[in-house]
Amino acid sequence: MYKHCNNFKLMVKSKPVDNLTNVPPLGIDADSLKNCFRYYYNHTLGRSKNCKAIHYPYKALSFTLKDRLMERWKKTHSAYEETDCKRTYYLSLEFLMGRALSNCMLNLDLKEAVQESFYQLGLDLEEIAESEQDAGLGNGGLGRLAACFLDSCATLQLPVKGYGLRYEYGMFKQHIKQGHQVEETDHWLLNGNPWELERPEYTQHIKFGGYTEYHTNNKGKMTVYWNGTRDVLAIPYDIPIPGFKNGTVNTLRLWKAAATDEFDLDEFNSGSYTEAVEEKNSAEHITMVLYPNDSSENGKELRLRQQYFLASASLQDVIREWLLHHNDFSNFAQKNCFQLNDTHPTISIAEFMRLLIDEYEHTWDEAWAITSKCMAYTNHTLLPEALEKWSVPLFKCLLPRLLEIIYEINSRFLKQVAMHWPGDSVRIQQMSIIEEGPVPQVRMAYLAIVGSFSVNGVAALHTELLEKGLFNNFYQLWPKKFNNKTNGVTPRRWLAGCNPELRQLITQHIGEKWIKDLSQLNKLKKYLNKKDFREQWKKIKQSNKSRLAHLVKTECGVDFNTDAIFDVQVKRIHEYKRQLLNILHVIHLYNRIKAGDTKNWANRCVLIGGKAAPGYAMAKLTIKLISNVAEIINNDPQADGLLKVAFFPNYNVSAMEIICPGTDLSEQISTAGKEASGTGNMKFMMNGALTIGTLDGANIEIREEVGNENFFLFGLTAEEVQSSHHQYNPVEIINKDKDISAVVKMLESGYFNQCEPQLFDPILHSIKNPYDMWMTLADFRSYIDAQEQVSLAYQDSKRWTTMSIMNTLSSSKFSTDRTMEEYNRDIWKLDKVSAHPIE
Ligand code: 26Q
Repeated sequence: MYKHCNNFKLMVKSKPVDNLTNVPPLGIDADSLKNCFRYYYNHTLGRSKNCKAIHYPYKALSFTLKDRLMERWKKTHSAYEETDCKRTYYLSLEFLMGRALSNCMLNLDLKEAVQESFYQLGLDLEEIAESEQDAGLGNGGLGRLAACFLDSCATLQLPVKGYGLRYEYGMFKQHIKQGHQVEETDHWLLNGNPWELERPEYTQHIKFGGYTEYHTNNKGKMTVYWNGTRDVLAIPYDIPIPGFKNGTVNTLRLWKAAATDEFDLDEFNSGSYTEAVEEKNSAEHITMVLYPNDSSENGKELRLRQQYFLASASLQDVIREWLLHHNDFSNFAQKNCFQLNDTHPTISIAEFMRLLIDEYEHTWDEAWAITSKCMAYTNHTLLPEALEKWSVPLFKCLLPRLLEIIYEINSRFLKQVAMHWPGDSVRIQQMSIIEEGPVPQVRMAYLAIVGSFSVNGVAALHTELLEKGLFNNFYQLWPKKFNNKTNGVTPRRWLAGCNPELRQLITQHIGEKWIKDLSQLNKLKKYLNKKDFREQWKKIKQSNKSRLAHLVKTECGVDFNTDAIFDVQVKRIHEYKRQLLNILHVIHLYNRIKAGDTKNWANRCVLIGGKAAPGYAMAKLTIKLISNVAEIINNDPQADGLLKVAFFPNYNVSAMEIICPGTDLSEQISTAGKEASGTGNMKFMMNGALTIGTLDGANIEIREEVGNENFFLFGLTAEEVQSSHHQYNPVEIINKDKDISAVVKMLESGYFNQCEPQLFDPILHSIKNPYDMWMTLADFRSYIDAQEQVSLAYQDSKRWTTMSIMNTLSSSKFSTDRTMEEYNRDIWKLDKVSAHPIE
């Protein structure tokens, strides 16, 4: 047995003493917090007044707050246990949590008391909160959505637990050097993570490699043994997820990979010490780094290891807890649900079958009846190249038993297809979980659909396109499995937390209930035309713009004037999101300045930010183009005061908390039919920004909610994009439109790359290519015109303020509280459980 498991065996043997855990509640007044803080600073951390490192007061405060969380965490856990309630497990390779400290103070309602105690201690709370590193365990939308979901579930008192990986290195840090993206590793755990609680007593064993053997067991039953494996340990670390002022604290459980001691011993005894250490390294590699969302990284073995590691550890953990209170699996499916965040954890379907059949002696049919009743799959993409596939040979080598199970699932499924469409062999080939070819592939999305009782998209248009296109065969077979769940964002972090002045204004007028029930924002409607309210609204926007301008100055060295339109596009850099269209428009504005054509001009500050996947050359070149254009325009005295451009480096969750409150215009300009939903669009709307956007993803629903008159629409519809691809003629568009041809000429002349000839040729080729997937020029004219409308609207300050207020007022649909209520109503069917109050 393993060393550290043995220690826990001893612990369990000794009788637990009743009053061991019976401790009085901790004070939450300023004095108690201050004393606790001082205790940690002096006794636990051993620092003196001479210590200048901000890290220690941060750590002492985090410990102080975690203690308060801990009490509520335990109460929540025991309430769930006592009620034997149904649970949901949110399985995700990504949780983009951002900072925890401010969020904890907000949700536990401790901000004022902490502020008071820090005032007494002469410490600057804001500075300390800002010193916290972001937990960047995600790429973008999908990972941040998981974090918002956890916040809403805790706030709604839904028994939902997150399962993910504790990556040693999160999303890379982005630097901009001479306009180029340079990646730096994000060793976020270097100084420890004060919020986590290690739980080695719940360590699990994960198998890799080996081979399968079939034997008849002593009951005469054929049994499969997966032998010769190289095992890896999964050690859980728990992160508390507080609900908003409700005593609930849910759990995010993250797994860290570690080598087994057995391994070292075997190799060591055979005299190969260094090989033993190497094995240890290879085990620990599994949770070393978050994969950037990069199509060049597709099919990598380590990624499949990560996926299986998460799936197996989490399922074994759920089963372990289940068997503490139940003798068998008879009502497991009634009491448990797994929500798969995209196909990334989909191997869970095969793994759960394996555990039930091989480890718990179920028949195939019994195991399938359970598995297919508790798995639910969310799709987040329409791009065919983003659909996950794994080569069969790789699968066979790494997870031989799982491949056998997938083949069996497929063979039974294809019989169903044959029954439904007799004689239709094309359909069988199209729908098979195994794609035939020189190297056969496992199609993970198909496995997810076959093994789940629910399949959902993340915005109305997205779900419709899945049903009509990508998954149409499956939709025909099982129409009732498919459903839509439009995304949201948590109003705690994305309004109350990041926009304290607006929070106060809203609360002054309608009370505080809106923070938990965003539909109450409607009540602000009666103040829409009240002078006082409008003046304050404007003042707050100006103040948030100043805060953003200050950040832009420190991060980019560019001066933003707060009287100008703050025009912002921040998100991952990808061709379909069309940052290129944005910068082409900037060049158009610059051309107008140069031509002296500034009638109806509204001054603009254009901010673009986001990370490019390290292997995505076009995305990286787009960053370089934005930087070069910015450099030229910002240094041209003719443009001074009229136009400023900046590329924001290292865009992340914490940056967005400053950016979205200070934005006037939100750029949501993807090629229609490509952006599944978008969630940045919702954060901007909530904070009173207006959207310029295409009819894509959740933009459609945003426009529906806010009204056409409060949204700047442009571009082709998804249907038009589909049907006009074959007749797309960008060169003709250039020739027929003098503004567009001026922009293209400007690029061709090398104006923005005078020392680097040909640098932007790939960009020029892509926009002039009739096969350009993203049809950038098809929408350029209509984008320029919509931007004209923006400028006109901005000059009418009264109108703009009305539109801004209307955006915030109409944003209630985009709270993840609504999203989670819908998941629960249609998929999970959990009862809400209130935590026991702290006595
Ligand atoms: C795949 C293979 C190998 C390594 C990494 C990946 C990978 C990682 C992350 C693939 C995709 C992602 C993330 C996708 C994502 O963020 N999608 C976005 O999800 C949001 C939440 O639903 C939507 O709002 C966005 O529209 C969608 O693009």
